[in-house]
Amino acid sequence: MPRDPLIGLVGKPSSGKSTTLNSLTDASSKVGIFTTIDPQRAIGYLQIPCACSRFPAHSPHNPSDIPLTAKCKPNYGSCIDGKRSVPIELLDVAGLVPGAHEGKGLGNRFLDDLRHADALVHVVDVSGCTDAEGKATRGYDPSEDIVWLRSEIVRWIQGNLMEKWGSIKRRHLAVKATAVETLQTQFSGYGSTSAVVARCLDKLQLKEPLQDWSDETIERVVNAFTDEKFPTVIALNKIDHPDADKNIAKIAKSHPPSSLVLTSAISEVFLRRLAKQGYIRYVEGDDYLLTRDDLIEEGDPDGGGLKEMDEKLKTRVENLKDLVLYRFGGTGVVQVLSRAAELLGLVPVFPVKNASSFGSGDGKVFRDCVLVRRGATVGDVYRKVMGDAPLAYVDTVGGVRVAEDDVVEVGKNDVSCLIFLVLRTLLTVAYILSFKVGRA
Ligand SMILES: Nc1nc2c(ncn2[C@@H]2O[C@H](COP(=O)(O)OP(=O)(O)O)[C@@H](O)[C@H]2O)c(=O)[nH]1
Ligand SMILES: [Mg+2]
Repeated sequence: MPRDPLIGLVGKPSSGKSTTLNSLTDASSKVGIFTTIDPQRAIGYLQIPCACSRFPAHSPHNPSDIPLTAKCKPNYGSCIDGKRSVPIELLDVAGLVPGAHEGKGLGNRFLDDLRHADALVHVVDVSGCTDAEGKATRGYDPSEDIVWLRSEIVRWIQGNLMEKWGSIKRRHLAVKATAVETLQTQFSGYGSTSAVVARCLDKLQLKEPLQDWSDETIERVVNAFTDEKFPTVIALNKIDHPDADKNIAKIAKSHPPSSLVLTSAISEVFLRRLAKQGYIRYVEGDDYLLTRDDLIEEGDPDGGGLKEMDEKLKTRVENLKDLVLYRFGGTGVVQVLSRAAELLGLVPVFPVKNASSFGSGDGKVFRDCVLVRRGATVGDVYRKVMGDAPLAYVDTVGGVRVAEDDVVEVGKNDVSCLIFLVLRTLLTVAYILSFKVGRA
């Protein structure tokens, strides 16, 4: 059964990992049983356009007067006007400093935690106010963190491999294994699969057989494996700090824009708290907020029932609006998760009991949403949702039958040949599936 995706937050001490984790965890929505699992693990919320937003009133699959957004009731997370927050597991991987692969800091313990992650978010202190060990300073160049952190991961994997390289080679020859088989035996501990290893080797197009690989070749293999196994989003955090701009400019020159997200985790934590306390209206990740004064100005004499802020708080909120929300288009933390989900190719699937009403037999529509990796089949999703129960058939919107081995993705046959309802989203696509249990 496919595991739920897990996103690891990495970065040197004091870069803002815990703050980022907290900012993503405390959604104002119904949190259900999931909040914090332990100090290192938590459930964050990935924002996606919800399936319900595709069914306004009097639309092809919703002839009623009521848009489905009005009936959408997620079991976990939330759906606000078609903007859905789907739970996703996060891991705060603390204790990484230069030299970790040799046991510095929390060293190998840190690296062992990393094995379970499917994608990484590298939280970088872009203010330059902490050195490589996380101690307070001024004018540190944060682009160095991006380099050394990656190199720690590569050297850790390479170190583990080289330690046993002699015996790995001997066994490889003795059992006449393929390079993929031999490497997969070594990399399975990182949660790798043969497909991942095969993709790495395909990319490298190596000519020599494994037993003749030089140290340099092995390093290339490990680098390729690191790219495949740990796709990484770089969160340039603390953009609210005055020193951040010049560092952002420098990093932007040497990294593809798609790998970078600008964040102010502390601002998101602050805004969510104020919203919870009833001082402002703010939806996680938005680029604006509303105060009591704003709403009065808009003609609501009650100010939306929001509380009055004192002058000090008002000034803080105004500054945050100017320095973060307007300037950068938001605090960026929600985008961090979306970007990681994109790298992983996560596809949101909405399993429903009834493919015409989209209900689950309890009056709620689109109650469930599961995230699966790109390449998962209808059968994979079924087993994830229903376990071992025998499958009779699967329908999608309009009662259209789909096959168990159909890939839940815009596939090689093009969209029109796929009989799923395809929702174009920030992620790749979303599907609505209705499973029928029983023998076919
Ligand atoms: N200015 C600013 N400070 C931040 C931000 N995020 C975190 N911090 C501060 O940086 C320090 C370290 O944060 P923390 O989350 O504990 O870092 P960790 O060691 O990586 O978990 C704390 O004092 C935070 O308040 C941010 O977005 N802006
Ligand atoms: Mg921490």
